Amino acid sequence: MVKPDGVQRGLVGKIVQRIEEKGFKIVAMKMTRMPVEKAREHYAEHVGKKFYQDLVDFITSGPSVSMVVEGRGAISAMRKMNGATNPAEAASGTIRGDMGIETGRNVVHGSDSPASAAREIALHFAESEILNYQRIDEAWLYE
Ligand code: D4T
Repeated sequence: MVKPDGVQRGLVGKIVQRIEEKGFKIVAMKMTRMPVEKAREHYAEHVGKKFYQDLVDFITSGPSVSMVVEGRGAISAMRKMNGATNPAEAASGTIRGDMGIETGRNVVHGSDSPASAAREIALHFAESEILNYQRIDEAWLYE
């Protein structure tokens, strides 16, 4: 997901470009302003933490872009491409390392496990919005 700061700062194209260049396949994508109820559910694991309310306020503050990204090892690779949660600690070359400064404005979100990916995809997309297609370069991406 490109968070509201990434959308406001005009970074959606650059982030999508990194995903496409890596070779991963975007099989669903949409811009929404996340309703508060959905944001609470999305960040349910952080209920009770001191940054929880700020996080919900921020993620619902404007449009964000949700994507379903497919490819071998996509979950862990996307986490590496996103970089450390705190952009100040994120390596150069990562999205957060190159495009962000503070944890509360860290530009992107990525699911951290197959279970959370399944949960988050179901939260943000109907099954009919997830497309099944082949990229023309697949034979050149996988051995
Ligand atoms: P997300 O979930 O946005 O991809 O971030 P991470 O998986 O890298 O990090 P996280 O779940 O620990 O944090 C979720 C979200 O909360 C914000 N946050 C986090 C914050 O504002 N203050 C904090 O101290 C922490 C730990 C940033 C990301």
